[in-house]
Amino acid sequence: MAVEETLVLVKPDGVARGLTGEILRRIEAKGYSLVDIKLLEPSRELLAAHYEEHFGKPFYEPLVEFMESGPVVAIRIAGNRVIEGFRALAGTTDPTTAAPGTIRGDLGRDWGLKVQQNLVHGSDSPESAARELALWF
Ligand code: DAT
Ligand code: MG
Repeated sequence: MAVEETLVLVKPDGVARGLTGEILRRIEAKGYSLVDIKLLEPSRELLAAHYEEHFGKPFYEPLVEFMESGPVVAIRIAGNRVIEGFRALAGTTDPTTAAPGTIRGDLGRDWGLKVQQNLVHGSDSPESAARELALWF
């Protein structure tokens, strides 16, 4: 089987706080390979496609507006079981309860009013990874 790949995004809060290097350090320390990387300001169209599963949910609009608020770093990484493995490195969605030792648990801000500010995105399945990598790269 070919080595698995996944999409990681450093969200605008992570880029603005200067945490891109720290997030890359954790990915590389885990042994995953960087395949491609770029900084971009995603369009509304790209974000609508990326977050289509959440369309219509109460947090959809604030989420997309937040993702449009500044540059994002998109990263293609590869490794054995990297989809599941990066989700474990990232921690659960809410930084308040994400486990210590994870990116969100160690570095994420309390949700407060800005529930979307959890630093990173990672694809959640092989289907999502293929779909999202095709959108961003
Ligand atoms: P994850 O990023 O852990 O895969 P998700 O795909 O369920 O989480 O949601 C996408 C993003 O939307 C998430 O990173 C933060 C935001 N979000 C999710 N659930 C939310 C909620 N209940 N209230 C506000 N924002 C939420
Ligand atoms: Mg998700």
